[in-house]
Amino acid sequence: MIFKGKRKLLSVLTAAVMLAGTAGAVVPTAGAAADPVNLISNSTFDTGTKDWAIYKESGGAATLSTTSDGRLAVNISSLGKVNYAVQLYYDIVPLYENATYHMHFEISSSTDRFVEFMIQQNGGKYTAYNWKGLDLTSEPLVMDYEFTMDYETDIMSKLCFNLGIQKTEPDIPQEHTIYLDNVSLELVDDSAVNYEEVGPYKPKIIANQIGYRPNDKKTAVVRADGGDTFKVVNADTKETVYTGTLGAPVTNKSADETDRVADFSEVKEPGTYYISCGSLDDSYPFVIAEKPYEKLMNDSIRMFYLQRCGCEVEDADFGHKACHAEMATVYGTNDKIDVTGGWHDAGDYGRYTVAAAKAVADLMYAYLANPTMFNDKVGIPESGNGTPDILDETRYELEWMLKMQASSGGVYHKVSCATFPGYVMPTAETKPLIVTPISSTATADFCASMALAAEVYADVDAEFAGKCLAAAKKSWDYLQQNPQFNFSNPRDISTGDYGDKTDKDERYWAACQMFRATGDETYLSGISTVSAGLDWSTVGDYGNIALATMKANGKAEDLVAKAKAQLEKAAMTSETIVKGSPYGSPVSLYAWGSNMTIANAGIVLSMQGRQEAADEVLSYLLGRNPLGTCFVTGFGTVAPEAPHHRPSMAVGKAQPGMLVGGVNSALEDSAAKAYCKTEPAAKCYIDNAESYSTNEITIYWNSPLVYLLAVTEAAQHSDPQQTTESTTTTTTTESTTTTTSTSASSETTETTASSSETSSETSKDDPSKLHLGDVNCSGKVDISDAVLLARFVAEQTDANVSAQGKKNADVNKNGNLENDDVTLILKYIAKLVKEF
Ligand code: 9MR
Ligand code: 9MR
Ligand code: ZN
Repeated sequence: MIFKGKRKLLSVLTAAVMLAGTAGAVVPTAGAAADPVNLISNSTFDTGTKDWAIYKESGGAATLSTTSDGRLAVNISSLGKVNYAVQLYYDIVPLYENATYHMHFEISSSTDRFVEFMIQQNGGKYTAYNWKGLDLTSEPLVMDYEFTMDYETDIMSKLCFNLGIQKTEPDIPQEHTIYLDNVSLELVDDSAVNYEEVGPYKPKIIANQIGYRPNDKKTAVVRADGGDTFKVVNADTKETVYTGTLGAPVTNKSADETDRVADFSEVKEPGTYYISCGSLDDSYPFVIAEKPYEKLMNDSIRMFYLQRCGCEVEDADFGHKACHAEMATVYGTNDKIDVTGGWHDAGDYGRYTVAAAKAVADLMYAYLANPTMFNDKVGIPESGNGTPDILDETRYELEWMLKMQASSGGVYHKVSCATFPGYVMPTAETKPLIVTPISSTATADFCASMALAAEVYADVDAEFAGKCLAAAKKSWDYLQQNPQFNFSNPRDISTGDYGDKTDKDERYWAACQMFRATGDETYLSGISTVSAGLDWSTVGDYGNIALATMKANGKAEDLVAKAKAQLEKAAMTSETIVKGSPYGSPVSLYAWGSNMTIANAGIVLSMQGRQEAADEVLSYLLGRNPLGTCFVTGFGTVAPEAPHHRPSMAVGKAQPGMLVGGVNSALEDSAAKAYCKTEPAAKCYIDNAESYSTNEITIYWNSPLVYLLAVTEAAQHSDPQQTTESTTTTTTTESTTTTTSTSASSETTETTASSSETSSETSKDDPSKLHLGDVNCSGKVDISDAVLLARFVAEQTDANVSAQGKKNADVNKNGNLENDDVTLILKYIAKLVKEF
């Protein structure tokens, strides 16, 4: 096989590979740039120090701030022992060989002194590509000049000022301030740049890099001219086992290319193969095997073990002593509580309840969908104990979630330090842990997860199952007595927010799951429409899965039918998009964590008997995508090497078995902004550790991968007709929610779902009757009235209250709608007041 040019940037990057991985290149149009772009994102410091930082060593000490007139101030207190003991820097500046740049900045110092400016290699020999010695005074020195990059292209250079001790001036005062402003670096002429030479290798024949099962549909994408035919070649014998004709050229707008599909489904003989087409480079190899995903499944589960917090983790590369083991303070109080345990959420070490709920739900439903698939040898401490490891691992998180429940029954939203830590191992994050307030989304998600756990663990450990059910009931009671409370970060906390617009879908999921766990229909009272969504912010489809896959008990049949219809509708929509995509992508918008949205769609496709489309989705994740990257670290030929994952960054290599977030066309971090600026939507992904908006990992992105692998394997030994049968009877049932798979923006889904609910509530409105407390005019006064009013009072745009509803809502009859009315309605529901 020829892998021409693969990972060509690696030699340049070795020392600093964890910073940039195989960064793609910004490829401006050749020639003098008409409208040069400033490559420095925060250049005027009007809104803070963002993207600038200080490196300190050898006794250097300094802090960064900005002045009231918008300059960057480096407040030096100790010069240290070397000139880079205090280094102000800005990371990831792309410099192309032979390109000409225009550099500008203004710099001054409260003490007359000499400093160095450089754009340098970030690692290796730290070669200075451009160097200036600067004599500073209190008058700003204006630097304004052009230079040509004479060295090999380096798209992740570092711009820096060495502000430590200078040998030539050993006696200057330690304490002084350096001011910087108006930094710009513009590419002004790239006519001599050979862009072919830079950027990650872009394969022209793209296949799933893991493999296919014998009877799967098997396709690859060819995106360059290699003639009309293609071959499947046995990688061991070099024998051509199949020759086929490429499909007609298809314009792929989101990837900005023309694609032809190579269908080789007829090849069924187990073995290792690659695709070849004319003179194009061969595809990366893949297997055809009965169980191609076994190792992938095991490592995807073991990933959770490696994310464990609060215990010693054993692993040759990523092991560590117990981290975050101290008591945490409840925000705004002096109370200390024990919330040790659970999994680190992602590339950061926060632990967030709503994120946890999605992850455990996926893992438990994966198990229920295919219990015999899961083994007891994933490589975790519980391996070999007779219980499938997926259940042992999930329980580790559930035990932590139980600790997050307050005595009131409400559940704390999250625990983390006040800010994100540096790129260190978890044991090195030692700042105080803070537990943030109870939220209704966390409480409802907790309720649902615990109700599901009660069912899943009943046979494994009845006592634990009972504990889960009791906790679920307690959180349910809390929810009934408390209106929606949407969490958002207090000012002094900047870790993951996991905020939400509404808790309607979380409450829906909790209700469905409680009904499923207890068979008690009253949990569903007041619910007439279904919610949608399978991510941390929209969870309605978990409720639908709960109803659609539970044993029929003759109750709530109407809602169960609606739930099935909603899943069917979601699957149909995804299937349509998959069929229109040469790469088998089920989404047309790519947002943060698109690989999760894509995996979610695959799950629903498989559940609804559309396994061929689900296989296409899996192949997208495993390499057959416009990036030609297998999105799971450590798998396939080309996988992310520089994930935004602190242990990987600290250790210097990618921890295996993690699904990265993937394509995100919104460019929400500086690396994505720098490297994907000119990329079409479906290619906005960068294997760069700084790119948290495309290359981070999370527990709730791995969990749908596990779930997708489980349903996919289950589909192999089930009759697809069986799965669809139950839903065909319900397709005529009206469903008022939309599907997540058409929209990568889950909040859009949320809005649509709740606005359709609002319209159905309005239709029940009978304007002629005053019914105090009945805010949603449903004919009775219950928690949903208090919730709706609370949201209305909080001016939530989607909280629509009809004219009659407003009259009904003024329960204290003072002519205003306010929180007092909400409280009074709640007291009425709790029977603390008899009438309004
Ligand atoms: O590491 C953080 C990652 O887990 C989050 O998803 C991301 C967005 O909230 O933020 C990352 O932290 C960055 C922070 O937001 C801004 N300063 C740099 C941090 C590390 O890249
Ligand atoms: O997954 C989250 C994504 O949907 C949001 O758009 C993004 C910005 O708010 O945050 C993501 O969650 C991050 C969390 O805030 C902190 N831990 C890492 C998560 C994944 O990037
Ligand atoms: Zn920890």
